[in-house]
Parts: sequence; structure tokens; C-alpha cells
Amino acid sequence: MKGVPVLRMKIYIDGKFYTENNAKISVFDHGLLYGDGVFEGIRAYNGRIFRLEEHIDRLYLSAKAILLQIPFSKKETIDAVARTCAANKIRDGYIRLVVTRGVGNLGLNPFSCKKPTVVIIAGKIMLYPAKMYRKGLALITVPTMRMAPSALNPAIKSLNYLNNVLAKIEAIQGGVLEAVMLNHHGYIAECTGDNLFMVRSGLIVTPPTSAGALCGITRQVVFQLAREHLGLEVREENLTRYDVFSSDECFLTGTGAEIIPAVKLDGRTIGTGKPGKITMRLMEQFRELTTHEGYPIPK
Ligand code: PXG
Repeated sequence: MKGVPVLRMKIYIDGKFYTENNAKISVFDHGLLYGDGVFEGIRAYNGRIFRLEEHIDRLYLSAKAILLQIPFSKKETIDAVARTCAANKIRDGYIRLVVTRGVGNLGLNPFSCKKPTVVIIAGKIMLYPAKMYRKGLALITVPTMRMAPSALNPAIKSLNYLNNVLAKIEAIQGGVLEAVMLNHHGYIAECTGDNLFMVRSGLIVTPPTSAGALCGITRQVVFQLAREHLGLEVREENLTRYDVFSSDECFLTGTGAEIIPAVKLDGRTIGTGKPGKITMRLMEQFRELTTHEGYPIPK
């Protein structure tokens, strides 16, 4: 647009800031060659980074699981994220924190990589159109199953997201925006980038992480809001598609998605076909919480 200054993003790579055009990593980085690395998607609201410590804890656990030594302390990483937000004048936004195995040779042996690469991008994200938050999403169950814990454990937020990408493709080709993924036992694991919840007779239920669900930060927030603010019980249970078909309400949670109602699964209407009352109360409580909680972004 004319007259509007173009704000250039400042991207953090290994301790330095680069403009968008200059923010580059090597083609020999094993993050690119093998998806060898870990990441976090984090949001900032109202000048505060929401649940930053929890995201950093999960990042370090993911890194530990793949024997990747992050070259900073947790405090230094928190500080780098906050500084990247400040450098980009972010008050409300989305932060992508990526740690790759680093530059190595063409063999997959990670021990050829001398130093991990740390990238922080602070920008914007909109996963679903605003209308979907009012009307609710339609979902389909897709053929691509969630990875078994004995393969690449879905608890690890790794850069290897092909499992989820394939499921996302199947959802979009099937005419919806998000997919329900089952595990090898036929139980619901989660969606491609969100956790799934349903409500049955006033009880909130979600699959356990052992079913192949990421231990979502937003999922944890929903546990807290339901119990402490709404006085409702949350249970972790193996869920089938039938459980969702016969539920009163369904919703998805994720940093990108926040809390979004789901009103249809595989052509079956869920509940009344409109976002449920408990879902809407949780969405309201979530919005309220994000306005004042979080790690302050320095000026
Ligand atoms: N399951 C999976 C597989 C995820 O990748 C979640 C659940 C929700 O977890 P959190 O901690 O965010 O509540 C995720 C997170 C994107 C995007 O770009 C994806 C996520 C988060 C932010 C952005 O699609 N996924």
C-alpha cells in the first residue's frame, strides 16, 4: 500500500539478527536434509509471550529425546525469544523457534554436525478463517495414521512433520480444513496441528498423550480453565470416532488455532451442529487469560 512503510522483519539466527532477504541457513543443515531438529510455535498477546516457560521446557525435552544439545541455557533461550519480539515490535504475534542439528556432511550421521542452528522468527499467523470460530469447523478422519510411539514419538515436536503434512493434504483434498488422525489401535490421537476435545454430559474428555497426542500447551490451559474457572472435570480417555459422533460438543486446541469449535465429523453433525456452550465459555476464558498472562516483551 502506498504511504505505508514496509516493516522489515528481523530474524534471529545463532545470536544475530538478519533481514528477511539475508536470513539464510546452509543447504547442508541437517534440519533441511533430514528434518533433524525440534521446534516450538508460540504466541504473544498484548505485549506478553504466552506460556513461554512451558514452550521452552517442551523444546528442551524434545531436544533431549533426539540427543540434541541446545547451545544455550533455558534462560538464554527465553531471553533470545523476548529480544526477537522486541526487535520486531511484536505485541500480538506468532513466534517460531527452531533448533536444527546444524551443518554437517551429506550422510545422515548427526555426529558430523558440529553446532546446532537456532532460528527465531516473530511474525503473524492465522490458521483458520475468523468465520470458523463463530460457526465451527468440519473435520474428516484421514487414512494417514499418527506415528506410533515406538517409531517417532508424537510427543517430540520435531521438524519431521511429514506425517501431519500428509494428513493435512488429505483433509484439504477432502474439502475440510483439519483432519482427525487415528493411532494404530483405531483410537483418536489428535489433529494435524491441534489437540481434540469433546464434551459429554458436562464432562470434558480428550485422548491421553499415550494415544499419540502431543502434550499441547493449549491443552494444558484448557485443563486449568475447565477445572479452576468453570469447575468442570476433564478426563483423559481413549476416544473412538463414535464417541465424537455421539458427543455434545467438540473443539480443537493449539497455539495457532487457540480454541476452535468443531461441529461435524465425517458427515455426522456433532451436538446441535453449532459451537457448544462449554466450548464458547472456554474460548471466552482463554481470551481473557491471554490478555494479562505471559512473559513481558521488553520495550
Ligand atoms: N498437536 C500437534 C501435532 C501440534 O503440532 C498441537 C497439537 C497443539 O499444541 P500447542 O502446544 O500449540 O497447544 C500442535 C501445535 C502451524 C502451527 O503452523 C501448529 C502448531 C502450533 C502453532 C502453529 O500449523 N501445532
